[in-house]
Amino acid sequence: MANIVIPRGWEMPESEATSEDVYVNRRKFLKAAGAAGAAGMLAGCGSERVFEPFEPEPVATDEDEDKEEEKEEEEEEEEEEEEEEEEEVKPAYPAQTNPKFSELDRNLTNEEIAGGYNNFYEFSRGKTGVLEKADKFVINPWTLEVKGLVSNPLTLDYDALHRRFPLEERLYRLRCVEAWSMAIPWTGFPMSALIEAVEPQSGATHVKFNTFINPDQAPGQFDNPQWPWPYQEGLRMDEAMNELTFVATGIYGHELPKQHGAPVRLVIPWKYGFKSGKSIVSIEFVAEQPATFWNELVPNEYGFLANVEPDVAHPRWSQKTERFITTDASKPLVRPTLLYNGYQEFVQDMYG
Ligand SMILES: Nc1nc2c(c(=O)[nH]1)N[C@H]1C(S)=C(S)[C@@H](COP(=O)(O)O)O[C@H]1N2
Ligand SMILES: [Mo]
Repeated sequence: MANIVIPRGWEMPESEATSEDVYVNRRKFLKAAGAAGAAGMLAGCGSERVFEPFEPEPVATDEDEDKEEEKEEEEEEEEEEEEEEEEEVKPAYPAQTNPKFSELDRNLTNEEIAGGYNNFYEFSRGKTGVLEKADKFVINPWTLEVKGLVSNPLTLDYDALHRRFPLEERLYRLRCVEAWSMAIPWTGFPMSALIEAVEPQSGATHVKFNTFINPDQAPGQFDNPQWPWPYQEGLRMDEAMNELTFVATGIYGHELPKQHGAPVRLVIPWKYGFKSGKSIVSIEFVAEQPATFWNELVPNEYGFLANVEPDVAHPRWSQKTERFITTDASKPLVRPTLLYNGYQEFVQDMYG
């Protein structure tokens, strides 16, 4: 079964995927990534209220009344403390929309449609199969390591991902290299905030993002061990620092569901969607351009920059127009592709 391939859009021919080179590379990757998988137990949390057994009130004396007052004061203080604690753990979602990214030239894609039409090859080659196949994927506990050529390496656990940096919402266009597109409200924080926190060293020229490896939970990895897992992507340092580059932990006003790359993914809206790696376990600052998953599989079709450019055709199809998906994935609206997906004012200076 795993050898029967129906090419879908941008998929590479199976012959390329099984070449000796790729297989050898994959072994290297697997070794390097070690136990980076996300399996584990659910974190125990939440407080239980304890009810004291009822005791009848004794008759009060003066001394008792003094004690009573003291007790009341103590109780008030405790209540205040409790209130403060409650404030600290107020829900992280929904976050405020950044006014700069609160409007688009099109309606948002319907949430159910976006959540049922996904590219996530760790789970499925078919876009409609991801939702169900990602069901058993364990996303809590999770660890995101930020490391490499930095002065302050950082490890973020599941809670820290949602709380360490102030969250904001941004409405972005999403353009897949397969020529379909959506409009999505993401929640997260700018990549630049993370970069400032870790203080990259002068030798860092690129940033590399790795997704998990866990074939037990990801049928796409189990069925296709010859692909160069983990899914790896990268950016130049200036691209990573660009104000558009976003670390998303939420979507449509709540935490990311699994099919969208929970608990943390990248969103790079002026580039084709495959640059925006999902379910990231490490972000590494490096001194050279990193290898990337799709570029390794099909180098002549998927480059490193992968900026949205209507006049640069994919070897197998034109990129002049796109199929914008709003309320029905089978009835997309045809629109002209925008240079840099409409974000030229933010990015054109980077590409002379
Ligand atoms: N780890 C991982 N990240 C990935 C992919 C993938 O297969 N694996 N697909 C990419 C592609 S091609 C696209 S278009 C977007 C789709 O994101 P969405 O399903 O949340 O809309 O995720 C990108 N990130
Ligand atoms: Mo894509």
